[in-house]
Amino acid sequence: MQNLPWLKKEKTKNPDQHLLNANQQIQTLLTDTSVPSAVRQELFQEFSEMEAISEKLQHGEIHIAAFGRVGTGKSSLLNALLGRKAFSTSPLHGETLVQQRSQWDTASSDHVLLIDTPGIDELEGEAREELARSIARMSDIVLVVCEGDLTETEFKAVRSLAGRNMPLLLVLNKSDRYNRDELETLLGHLRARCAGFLDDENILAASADPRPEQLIRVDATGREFPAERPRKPDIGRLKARLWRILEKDGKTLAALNAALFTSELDNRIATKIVQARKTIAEKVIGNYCIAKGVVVAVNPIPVADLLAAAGTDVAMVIHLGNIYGFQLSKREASKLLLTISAQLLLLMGAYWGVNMVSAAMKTISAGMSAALTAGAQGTLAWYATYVTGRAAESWFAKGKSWGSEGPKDTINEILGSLDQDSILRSARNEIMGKLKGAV
Ligand SMILES: Nc1nc2c(ncn2[C@@H]2O[C@H](COP(=O)(O)OP(=O)(O)OP(=O)(O)O)[C@@H](O)[C@H]2O)c(=O)[nH]1
Ligand SMILES: [Mg+2]
Repeated sequence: MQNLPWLKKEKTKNPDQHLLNANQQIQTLLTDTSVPSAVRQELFQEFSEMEAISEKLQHGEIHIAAFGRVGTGKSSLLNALLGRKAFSTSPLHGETLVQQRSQWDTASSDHVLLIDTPGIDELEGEAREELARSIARMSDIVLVVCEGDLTETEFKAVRSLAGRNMPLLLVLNKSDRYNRDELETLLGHLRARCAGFLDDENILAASADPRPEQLIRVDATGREFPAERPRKPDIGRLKARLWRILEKDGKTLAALNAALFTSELDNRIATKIVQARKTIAEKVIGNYCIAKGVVVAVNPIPVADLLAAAGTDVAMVIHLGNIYGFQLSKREASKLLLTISAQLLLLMGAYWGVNMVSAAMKTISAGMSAALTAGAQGTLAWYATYVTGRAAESWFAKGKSWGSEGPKDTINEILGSLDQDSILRSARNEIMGKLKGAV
């Protein structure tokens, strides 16, 4: 199978072991208590899918999904495989509107479920991709059903599904509409278009619900009249191919697909956790900034002491540590703050007095009142706390380390990334707002 070049090696192992491993992996992720509830909520759909996959693995189920444009005969094809009309079909487009499933009693002892899906035509770009992704996640084998040459939409869907590590069969249905030569030409054309991502043996013709054969009958008097002879579905090649895949790879495929999905989800969860931590940390830093700014505004201290006062931001550092999953002692927090404030002093010493104070006081005109001076002081305290918080956050994000950059470059980078003017302005407004509110 061209999609799984390394599967041969794996197959020699016990397939049940694969299932067990995949299921354990899923259970670990489902019960991982370090995943914040906000992240769980955001990934609700994925977690539900994962529970469904876990159930599926426990019951040893294999899922085969039909996928394709509306009216290509997806439901008819699954009915033909089942040998009964489990799914409703219609010449009108858009008959199947929701996913449906039915058990296929095959010779194999596995529980094979056939999944019918709505046509992809109605969906645009990202929605179609999402349906394809979700079907790929939940299915072990995909049948893309077409009825002629592939449209651009179909071609893209086939290519993207073939990129996933599961068997994919492209089924040219309604083959009764073509004569032998036409059919061979069409199959050759499809194979040429899909060369590179689909093996020839996985592109095959079928006829799920062939139209009756049109005949001319001649009666006893020699009179000719038109007649019809019903035709049986022609799905022999498809069935044979499916059975071969199921026999050889059935259980391994289910486990493999589950394992792939789990690791993909694992990555997505990790990204979400990083995002969630950043958002929460930003809020926490903001809260400490305003608290500190107000305190300093109420009790003005010399500018030079503002940085030293950062050494009291122990609570903020411990709080940030918690967000990143670290329990910090007061001692550790103070040590970190000492490193940060020393760097801040060095880095900002040069332009702290000149740029910052003038920027903070820019709006303060003649007749400077005590309240305004206090506001400027508070604003600077706010700014120092903000930079300190961001620096500490960066240290936690790198697993309690400054990484290769070291503290100086890290803090320098933070300072460089900030729009100083707008931060000072909003800090000042917030502090003055609070002060006014308190009066
Ligand atoms: N000639 C011919 N017609 C077929 C064949 N298979 C299905 N059809 C017809 O194609 C029409 C659509 O079939 P469905 O099975 O409902 O197609 P579908 O892809 O499930 O359609 P949606 O659910 O609407 O997306 C029906 O009228 C079927 O009888 C076939 O092999 N040959
Ligand atoms: Mg249908």
